[in-house]
Amino acid sequence: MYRYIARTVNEDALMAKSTAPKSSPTAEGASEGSLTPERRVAAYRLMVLARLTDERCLVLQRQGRIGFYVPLQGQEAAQVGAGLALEPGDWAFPAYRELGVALTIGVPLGSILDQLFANSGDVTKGRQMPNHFGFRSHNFVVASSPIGTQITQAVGAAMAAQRRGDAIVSIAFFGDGATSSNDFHAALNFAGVFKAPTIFFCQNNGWAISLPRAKQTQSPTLAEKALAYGFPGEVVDGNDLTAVYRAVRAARARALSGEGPTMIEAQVYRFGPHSTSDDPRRYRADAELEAAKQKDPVVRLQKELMAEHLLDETADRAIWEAAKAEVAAALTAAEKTAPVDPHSFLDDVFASPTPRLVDERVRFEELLRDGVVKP
Ligand SMILES: Cc1ncc(C[n+]2csc(CCOP(=O)(O)OP(=O)(O)O)c2C)c(N)n1
Repeated sequence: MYRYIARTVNEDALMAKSTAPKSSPTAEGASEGSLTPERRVAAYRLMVLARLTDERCLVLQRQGRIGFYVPLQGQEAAQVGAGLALEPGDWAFPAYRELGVALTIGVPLGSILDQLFANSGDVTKGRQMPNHFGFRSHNFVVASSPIGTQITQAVGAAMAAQRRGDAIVSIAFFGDGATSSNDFHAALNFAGVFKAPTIFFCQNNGWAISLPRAKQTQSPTLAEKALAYGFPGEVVDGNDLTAVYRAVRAARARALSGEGPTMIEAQVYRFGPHSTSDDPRRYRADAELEAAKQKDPVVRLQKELMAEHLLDETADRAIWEAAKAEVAAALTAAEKTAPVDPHSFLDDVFASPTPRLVDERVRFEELLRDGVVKP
């Protein structure tokens, strides 16, 4: 019997460095359940940081400096609003588009970029597909590419917490397309029956790659699917940070009081491509995108904060400049960090390697030595 080793050395370092519970906007004032003016400005900063990181990562992929990227533009308010409503100890089960959630719960931008570059700072040691980051230090589970699998996992984690008496919730992030997956239905059924403390957070961004929402289901809303499983489903304007925050806070309180799960359908629009592998101009009309951009969540919060005199043009410019500098500095650091040591790729699998792994390591060292495999 070989013992599986789940945690890597790099991850331990990040856990030791983690400041999330104390310094992220998640913790400060979260228990009062309202968004103070300071927290809304902090949320705006995070949304700007997410937007600028996103723009930069798309360019990096086109320049061949990273292999793959999944953008989030248009979904910043939904992600930051949901992230702000969580508490340290809660578990997030993302799909693959949740960079904004990760930043909000305190994952350092540099750690995300380390994963995109698969450098030696990457806590997953270059073994995950690019953009499939996860951080044990923050209970942010590695992204799931197979559609919907994270939804059942979130329910399992919530049921475990329930049995242990841990006062935490799990939250599953998924898109409109995932509501047609087997895992979605199995997860909602289990959660309903066992009153699992799970929040099902659907970002309905209008498209599942090239499949429009209208062809996904004939249900008038996605949220109402929860009703069939015996718990509430709610539609929120995903461009409205405060509405998202309030909905997730209420779902969290309900879950912790033992009443069970809630599904939230945050209605948003994906501004960019599905990922760096497709061209949305081939399947959707420019006019649809332009109409959605009129509801840009970053601009909306900017205008709200200005109208409430929580932000002026000078402060706004400073936020954008600071975020730009933060992205540039994190990027420079990530690119300067040495690549993952190729000799490490068979580490951590078993406490004592199997005979086959020993053979594979010998063969791999030969390939490296002969230059067939390049570090
Ligand atoms: C089981 C499975 N089927 C198909 C795919 C291919 N695929 C990747 S993303 C995607 C669309 C998902 O759309 P949605 O759930 O709406 O999320 P979004 O990408 O819009 O955030 C599909 C079909 C996959 N990854 N896994």
